[in-house]
Amino acid sequence: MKPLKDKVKKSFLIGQDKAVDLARSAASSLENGVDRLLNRRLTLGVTGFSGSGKTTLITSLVHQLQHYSDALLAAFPPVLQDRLLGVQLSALDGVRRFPCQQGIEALSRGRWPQATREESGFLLEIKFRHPPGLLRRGKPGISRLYLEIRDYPGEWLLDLPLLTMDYRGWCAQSHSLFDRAMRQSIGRSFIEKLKSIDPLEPICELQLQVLWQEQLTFLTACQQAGLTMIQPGRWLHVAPSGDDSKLPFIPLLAITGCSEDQLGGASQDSLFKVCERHYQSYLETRVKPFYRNTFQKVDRQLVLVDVLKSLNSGPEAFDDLRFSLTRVLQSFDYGRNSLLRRLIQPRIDRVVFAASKIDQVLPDQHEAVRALMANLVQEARRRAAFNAIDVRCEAVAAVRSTTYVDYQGRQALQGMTEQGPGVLLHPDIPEQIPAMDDWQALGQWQLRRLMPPEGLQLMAGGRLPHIRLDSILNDLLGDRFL
Ligand SMILES: Nc1nc2c(ncn2[C@@H]2O[C@H](COP(=O)(O)OP(=O)(O)OP(=O)(O)O)[C@@H](O)[C@H]2O)c(=O)[nH]1
Ligand SMILES: [Mg+2]
Repeated sequence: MKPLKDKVKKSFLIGQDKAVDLARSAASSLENGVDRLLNRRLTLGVTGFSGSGKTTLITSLVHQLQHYSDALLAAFPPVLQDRLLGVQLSALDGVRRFPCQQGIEALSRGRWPQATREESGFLLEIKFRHPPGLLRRGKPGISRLYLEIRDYPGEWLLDLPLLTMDYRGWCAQSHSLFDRAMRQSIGRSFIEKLKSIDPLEPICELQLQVLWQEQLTFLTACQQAGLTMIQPGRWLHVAPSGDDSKLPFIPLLAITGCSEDQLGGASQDSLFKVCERHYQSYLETRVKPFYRNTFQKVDRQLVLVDVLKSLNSGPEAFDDLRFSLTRVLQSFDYGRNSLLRRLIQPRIDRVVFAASKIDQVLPDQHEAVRALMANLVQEARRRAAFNAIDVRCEAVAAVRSTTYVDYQGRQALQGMTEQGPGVLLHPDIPEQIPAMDDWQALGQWQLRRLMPPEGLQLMAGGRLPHIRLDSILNDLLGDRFL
């Protein structure tokens, strides 16, 4: 009898725990909803491909706000007007905590924060005094803004366009991408092999597994060569014998030569049908949850673009960046943030497009980099503006790693490269998408990876130099401090 009694008691307790959890989560959602309604809570979507500078920027942003009295934030009115009272970081329910402290430690040791391999996030509570003359509810004169931020591996972003494509569409897209010169020179024999496979032939699991592994090597080589449009993006960091290897798929390039009837009538164990099922399962288990958790709640978006790196990787890599940006930005729902919608389903109401790492060029070129980036995201800007969204274009360096010196009678940059201290020269940056002549001048340029400035004392709250991060803060949040 006793075991039964114990069982009943145990399930009662579990039920009780579940009820408490449910009540807690409902209360927390309600609180979030009310905060949203009162404009006190914002979800900021930091969007950018791998290496665009997301983690570094988030780390710098938190540090600047935590140590606002020493930071250079003149373009951010709450600091300029001495109205910021402090910030506090807390965890987000069910999300790994963003490794902010590790990032600060790394920068203090002259290293960059580590590349991101999993999703993380935090809630930043910003306490401030509002401008005199305004009466508000609650403690007089004092308000709070809650800012939710998540970080994730940039490669995952590349998978969002897959949500609008079926497997056949993806194969067709791969077919045209794989015919371009850079991909051909990286993996001609692999591409030829893919082209020669008959999609209707019965699957041989071993053959699919081998091709899948070859695909991983090809994707990594494409990334190393400076290409952006690499799908599935998650596979850039997948373990060859991990879970993803159980549901492999490859782009069957010969699909473009098959008729609707042929594909529709393909047997369930044909290569085409198996790959199609695995593709669908990848979307359901990997891409959709990521989109739902990370982007569906975004109110404001910062899109970071490493324009200089792509410019330095040549015309095809640059074109690839442009194509990827256009495709990924199509995934975002830019729409009006009405009062009711904000409670039920928030929408992006402000987007800031920013060229990152502009400390790699001289100040008289910053405007050109900004203009070039604005050109790159032209279609998304137009779409957002049409939907009455506030769109801004910026250029930023989250961690300024260069200073200026006179070098042979002209101004040049000076910074710590991986090979030691160096003087860095660069050509003029075109404001428009480069023409053939521009590419000739750009071809001579070797962009070298900089290290963070030496001697940062960030653990003790020291100043972290940046360029225009305060303008970005103002663009994104300024209106919430009025
Ligand atoms: N000069 C300079 N380099 C920067 C700056 N921010 C980032 N970098 C460089 O860009 C690299 C990538 O930055 P991350 O912040 O890790 O980029 P990410 O977008 O988080 O990349 P993933 O985690 O791979 O998605 C760093 O390791 C630095 O080499 C900056 O403000 N100035
Ligand atoms: Mg990162």
